[in-house]
Amino acid sequence: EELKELLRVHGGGLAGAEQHGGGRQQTKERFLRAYERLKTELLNDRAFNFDFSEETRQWVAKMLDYNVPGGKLNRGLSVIDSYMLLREGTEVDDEDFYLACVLGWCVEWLQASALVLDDITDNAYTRRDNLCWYKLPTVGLSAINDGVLLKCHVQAIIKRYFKDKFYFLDLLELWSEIGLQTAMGQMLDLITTHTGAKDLARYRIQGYRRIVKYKTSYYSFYLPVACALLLNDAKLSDYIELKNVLIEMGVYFQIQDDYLDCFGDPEVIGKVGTDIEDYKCSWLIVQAMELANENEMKILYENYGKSDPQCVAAVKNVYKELDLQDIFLEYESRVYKHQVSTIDAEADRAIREILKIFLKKIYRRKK
Ligand code: DMA
Ligand code: MG
Ligand code: MG
Ligand code: MG
Repeated sequence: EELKELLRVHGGGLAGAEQHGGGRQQTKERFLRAYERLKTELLNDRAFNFDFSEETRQWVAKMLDYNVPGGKLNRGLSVIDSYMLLREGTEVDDEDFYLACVLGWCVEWLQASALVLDDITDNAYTRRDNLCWYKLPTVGLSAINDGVLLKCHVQAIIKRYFKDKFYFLDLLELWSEIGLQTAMGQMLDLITTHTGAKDLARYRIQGYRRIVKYKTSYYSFYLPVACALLLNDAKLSDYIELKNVLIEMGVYFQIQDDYLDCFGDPEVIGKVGTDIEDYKCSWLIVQAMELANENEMKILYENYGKSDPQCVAAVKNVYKELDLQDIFLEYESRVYKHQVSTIDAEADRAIREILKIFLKKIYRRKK
């Protein structure tokens, strides 16, 4: 109840962004129209300089439609929401709005690239209520190249739209830095899995935090806001504190992802979890390693990282015995309160609103 009240009081931020966009739904529709335009341009424009046959064009169109637009679009829309809040009080013309949409889609494109590849390395089966792209019989491991292609598209789109802006170099630097951090995060995630397979006790919270900061926080939370700041002519070096708050929120977001992997409803999250089977350094196993007694520890060692459904069930059973569901809820409340007070201490009103919208979108999310 207390938290509901907090949420009510601090949830007011969204209204501000909506006034400018003319309503949530309308913002989303405009954003989706921008996708169609970007796709058409990528496939047809001479500026992108590719000699397509009709057949290749259709293949790329299919690959894009399958992988780019079908998610929650939170990251992409965050660029627009953040930009609108930064511009509060000034008229945002169609051109400016469209440029925010373009960078929003670049974030979604990068996400698509990361997910296509992540599903291969994680041996996943479903994504966004569909089979993973690489699981389609006509795709298979050519999905690796599609993942690379999606990331190349980002560079091409940025060059096409921002080449003449004075912040072009900053934008390129931002995107290459975030690309590097995300790939390093994914690498840490993957090599950590090997060390865990040797000994689960090596899964500790410090290592966990490092992985998720790099693999998730930078591109999901910092990148959208940094894009909005650059669009608004800001200097990123003036916003280090903001960056830190967003990174923390990203860690919270990935902890939710780990929780939902095990305890979420696959119908709702649109994917079937694989963290236990994959030996992942998930937040849940890190907690379990701290709390388990000798017997539970033995069960974890014997069953974690195996694809046999009975082994998975045994691990989940230990998680339940350890009350990890309640521990997660407590963690969420704690982190929420902490974030709210950090946000309230922010001097800049627009920045406070941006952070509140983010927090509101993810707090107690079920998907
Ligand atoms: C996601 O980690 C990170 C990136 C960069 C895609 P994850 O494997 O837990 O994501 P998901 O649960 O969506 O497969
Ligand atoms: Mg992964
Ligand atoms: Mg994954
Ligand atoms: Mg996950």
